[in-house]
Amino acid sequence: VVETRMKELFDVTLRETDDKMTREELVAAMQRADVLVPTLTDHIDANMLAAAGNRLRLIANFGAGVDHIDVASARSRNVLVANTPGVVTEDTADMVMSLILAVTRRIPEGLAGMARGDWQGFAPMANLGGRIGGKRLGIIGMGRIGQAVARRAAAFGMEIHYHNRRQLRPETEAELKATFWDSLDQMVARMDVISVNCPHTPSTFHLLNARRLKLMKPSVVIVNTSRGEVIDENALVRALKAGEVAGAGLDVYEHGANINPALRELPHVVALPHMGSATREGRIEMGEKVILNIKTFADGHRPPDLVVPGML
Ligand code: 8YV
Repeated sequence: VVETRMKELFDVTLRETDDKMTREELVAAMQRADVLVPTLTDHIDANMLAAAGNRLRLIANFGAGVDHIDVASARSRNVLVANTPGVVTEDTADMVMSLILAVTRRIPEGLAGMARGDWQGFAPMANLGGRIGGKRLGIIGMGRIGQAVARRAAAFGMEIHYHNRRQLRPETEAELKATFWDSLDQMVARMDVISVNCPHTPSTFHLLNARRLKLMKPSVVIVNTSRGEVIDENALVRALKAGEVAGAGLDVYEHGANINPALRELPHVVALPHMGSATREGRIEMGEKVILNIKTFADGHRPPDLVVPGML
């Protein structure tokens, strides 16, 4: 759908396969195009932008997160960067709830037992998980996705807490019944479940490090659908093995697909292959946003989803 519409509007060169493009292939594409549409696996740094020459005018990212693009360097070369916020919000928030429930209610362990043929019938004390109703959820990053998570979790009876660069307006806080914590240390020490929903920036890199993991209750469950770099993955594995963290639901990893093997094996970890926004509907909406950004720019206006350095 999106490709057809793009081809109707623009002179499009599609990448040949779904494979990751090399640096050289990306630079070659940037040299030949006015607009580049990367995904999160296409890392675009200052050297590549310098090598791209002067033709490229817009990077219309297919996705909300732009941590794989050197936005400041693009800006200094007069290359605009746009993204696709909003359309990934609800699907990602649904995935946060799926991960919270999968870990706390031990769904993968139940499925694995069924697949092995272990089940002998109901037993009152078998497969006991934890109830999320009445528990405290700490949301790190209260942007659109964090707020969508808060709405869902409140409907499940969770108590909502959050840490953010800025405190929300009082009306929004009241609507979400959310309690603001200026101190991330103090918040994480008191939560039953923690959901990472902030972007990856230099100031959020390893926000959940060994020291903060130690502050948490040993019963805590950590969910990350944002970017792997926000959590020190090795420290998380150590904390899970040491029983300092009870469980984790992960959709993203510090080194992309090169995940710490323990995360595939530990019993209270649910590891998904970055599918938080992966709905058919969402992908079409993301494509439509990309098209709107390019079309608006081609018509001589500012793309609606322009990313400015330091914004995310
Ligand atoms: C996308 C994402 O699948 O929007 C984002 O930031 O992480 C995902 O929803 C990805 O960005 C595609 O490039």
